[in-house]
Amino acid sequence: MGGKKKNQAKNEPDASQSIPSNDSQSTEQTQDSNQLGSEEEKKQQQEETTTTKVQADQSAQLNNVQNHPGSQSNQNHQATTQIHTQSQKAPEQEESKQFSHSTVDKSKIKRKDSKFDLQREGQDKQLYRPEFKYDEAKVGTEKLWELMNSYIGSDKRSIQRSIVNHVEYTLARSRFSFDDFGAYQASAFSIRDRLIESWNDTNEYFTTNDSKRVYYLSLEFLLGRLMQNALVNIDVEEPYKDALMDIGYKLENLYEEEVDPALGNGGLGRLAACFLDSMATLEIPNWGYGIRYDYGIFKQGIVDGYQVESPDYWLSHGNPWEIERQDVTYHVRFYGHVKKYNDGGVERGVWEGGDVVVAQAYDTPIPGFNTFNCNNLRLWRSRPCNEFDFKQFNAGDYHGAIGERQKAEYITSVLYPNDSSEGGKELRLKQQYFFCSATIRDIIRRYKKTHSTWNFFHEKNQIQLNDTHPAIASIELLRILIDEEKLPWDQAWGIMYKTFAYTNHTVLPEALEKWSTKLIGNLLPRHLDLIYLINFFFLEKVKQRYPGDNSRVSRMSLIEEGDDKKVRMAFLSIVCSHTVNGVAALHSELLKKTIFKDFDEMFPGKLQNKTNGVTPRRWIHCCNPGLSKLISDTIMEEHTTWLTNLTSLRELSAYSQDEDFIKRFVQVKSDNKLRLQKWVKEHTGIDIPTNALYDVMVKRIHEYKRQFMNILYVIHRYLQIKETPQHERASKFVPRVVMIGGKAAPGYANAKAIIKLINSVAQKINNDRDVGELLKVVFLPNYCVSAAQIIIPAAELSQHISTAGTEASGTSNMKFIMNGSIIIGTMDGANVEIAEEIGAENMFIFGALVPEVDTFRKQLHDGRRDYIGSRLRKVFDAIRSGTFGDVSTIHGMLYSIENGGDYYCVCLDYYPYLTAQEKVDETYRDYPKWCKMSIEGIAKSGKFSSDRTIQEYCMDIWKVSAVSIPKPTTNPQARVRSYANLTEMQ
Ligand code: F58
Repeated sequence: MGGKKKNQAKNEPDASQSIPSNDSQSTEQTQDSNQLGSEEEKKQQQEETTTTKVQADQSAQLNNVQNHPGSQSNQNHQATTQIHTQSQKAPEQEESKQFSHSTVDKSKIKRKDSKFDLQREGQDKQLYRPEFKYDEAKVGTEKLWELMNSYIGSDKRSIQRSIVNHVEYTLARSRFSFDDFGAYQASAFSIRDRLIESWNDTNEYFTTNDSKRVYYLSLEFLLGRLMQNALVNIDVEEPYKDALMDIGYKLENLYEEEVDPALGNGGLGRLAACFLDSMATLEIPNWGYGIRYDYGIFKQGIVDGYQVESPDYWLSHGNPWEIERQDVTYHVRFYGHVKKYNDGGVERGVWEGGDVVVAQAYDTPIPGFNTFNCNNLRLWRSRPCNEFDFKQFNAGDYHGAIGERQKAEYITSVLYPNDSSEGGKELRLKQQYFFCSATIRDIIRRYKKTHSTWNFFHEKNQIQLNDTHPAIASIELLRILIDEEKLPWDQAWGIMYKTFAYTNHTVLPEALEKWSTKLIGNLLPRHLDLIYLINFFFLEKVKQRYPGDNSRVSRMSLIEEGDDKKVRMAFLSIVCSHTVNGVAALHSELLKKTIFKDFDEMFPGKLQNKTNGVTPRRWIHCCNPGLSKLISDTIMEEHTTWLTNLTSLRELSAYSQDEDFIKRFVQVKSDNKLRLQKWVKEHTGIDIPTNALYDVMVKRIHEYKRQFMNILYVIHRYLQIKETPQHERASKFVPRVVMIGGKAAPGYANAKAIIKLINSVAQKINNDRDVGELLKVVFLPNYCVSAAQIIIPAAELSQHISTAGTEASGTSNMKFIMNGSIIIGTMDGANVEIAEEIGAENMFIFGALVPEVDTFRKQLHDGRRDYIGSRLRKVFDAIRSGTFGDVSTIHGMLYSIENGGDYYCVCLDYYPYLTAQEKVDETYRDYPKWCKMSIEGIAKSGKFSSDRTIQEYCMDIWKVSAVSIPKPTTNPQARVRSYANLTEMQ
């Protein structure tokens, strides 16, 4: 590593920088003697927190609880809340923390260290950035670097100044046209400025420290709104609120001005966003990579009860959070042909011709919570390649040239919905390769900035594939290593294999990606060659291991034979990755027993489980500030402590029967219900009572998730109410508002029919004055992250009722329990672990288990047809007879279910579901019991923080450590030298 120069590690990014050619002499994966160390002096800091005891006056909070239908309590309880009585020492400030459950203890890190607090402590003093070295030989550098030595202020005046500066100089608006939207944009820019400082420091530090990085590749990042999240994470929500209030703006109103970037379909995309938050918070050097779609997931409207889709052009008013990187671009090729040649026994290819487009980077800073670290999400946008256009333009084909430009831009124009249709498949594969190719080139370029051999690539880079959508990335790395870097096959293969890991998110065979070999061969000819080669070597190994077992060989082949041969992308990902994981314990076990059985037998231990999690910053603190405050007050910890150490919520258990706590808890819930009531009125026009059980089911609409079973039960309940004499109804039925929301893929007819049925049933019931407020049904339109933040905190019951063995994990179940909603659910996905954690007695569990589902399906196959039962038959009859108007789109599903097509076992689980629903009503009447159950749920939800999930990925898959960037200081003399290793590089 002799080539390193002082100041070599410049700030990210500089794609045009020339890179050293590889030094491929050594093919061994040995320890790099010249590896950049991370030996910096460790600083010790001690601090103490003051001891405070506060007698909290909660009287105002205690009112208005008795109006709940289940409220029976009358005990008095004097509330005494202690806030943070501990005196603690801050931990040693470490530059690099080795990951283990015991060492990742952020609980002792005080918010006092935040940029804002440091600055406040220094009053008007500047806050200095970590010290750095610069090239003294270059004229003006010293001055330039000195000018960038300190951070912009986070005091009220500085915030106001930066906002108005952006109003005038970035937005070019005046004081007279400075409305809420302008205030939102200007505030966003001013927050982004503050993020960029940490983002630059973080990237510089990682580069000079040569930190091992994790790259999370995902075709979807469902980030949700960014403003509140950023303010909370960098601890300036209050100062911004104050600063804005002072100039006449309410921060809460500005939050509503932000578009919700919806670059994902559902759980998979949202998981990626939660992971980014956790990785930044845990100080893992991480970048997310994906696509900057012009259009996110479609907007869902409801017309006459039917879903109608409209495009979501989320960028129409610009995006103040992103940074367009005109300096980071890569060429990406499609089609063309491959010339092969023999290079001393190694077959290499030269891929030529075809179309070339440009991938341009857009960066979004991802601030960690309660840390100075700020990671990055890099999304690629497709642009036309100029050289390409000029040829046509010069030939006089102006329109042709424009057409080609549009064709190039089309690649990243729209996010694909979960669609069964074949149409547009080629474009989807193009999207996948486009973003993978640019990403791999970007990672290689970054690696080459600080390394001159390939020996340490996998030790410095781990790439996680979020499902198989980015699977082609591993082949792209292999191709570059073999064809461009001229490595021998074995070395290239070893590097790729040790770098990649793959997460599976479904066992449903129809959801596993398979690409036609014709399609790949045409679009990516060299990649198809390599896939065949990999398959050849792999099957040789299978044959060696299982001689004569031909059926196993064909089962495990990466290629599915047939008229239209297909590449099995999941198998390809397994073979090309060092580790594979499922997303909940049950799911991972099922993978081993079903679709990946052969692979588990051949590679024992390769398949792991990593149970999903969600970020409590967004899913408790931001979406449910009332609950967050109640938790902090009760367990006597600042939110900064428990939000990064969620298992400390266990302390709430002691309060699950505390009358005073319950009153405050119920008050929080009622406030949230009121907020949802308003939202529902605004978005649907429907009036719902707050004095009723809020029963919620929000997720993608799919037969396996069984929204259908939910609405069948609603119909049953309605019929029962109608059959019950008026005077008996109040004692027999708990008033309920049933809310169902979610998008159906545009091409998924049955899912759309389910939406129509829900709306028709809602229409009938809500207008039946005879039923009144006993039952209301609402279809929540256009379910998205920002809607979830209103809906989830208000729910009292939430439904997670998929057929056992179909839902890989589910993550909304975790969000609901954290917000005090009780689950009615099947033993599927993460519900199983939720029951383990919170106790089955705190959920309403019902339904067939996986083996029973298998048996039922077999019976269906063998001709069993006696499974409908009279109560369900009645519901079917009501649907067919037109009670809910014209819902003929659902008739096909009814017919199929009755005639052996009940693949998702609606009929099998229907009666146990009714029983569980009766139990729900019974429990809700005993309201203290209900509250106890929901509080126990919150208290024991700690396992489901995505911080825990990420720690497990770090330890078991990526083997990566946390890297804290040095802290800023108010004393310029005491700056931390963040680039100590530059000295070694000189
Ligand atoms: C979801 N998958 C799983 N896929 O269904 C859920 O159980 C799990 O909790 C979650 O992943 C996270 O692991 C999912 O959301 C999609 O959205 C597909 C994206 C590509 C198009 C088809 C839908």
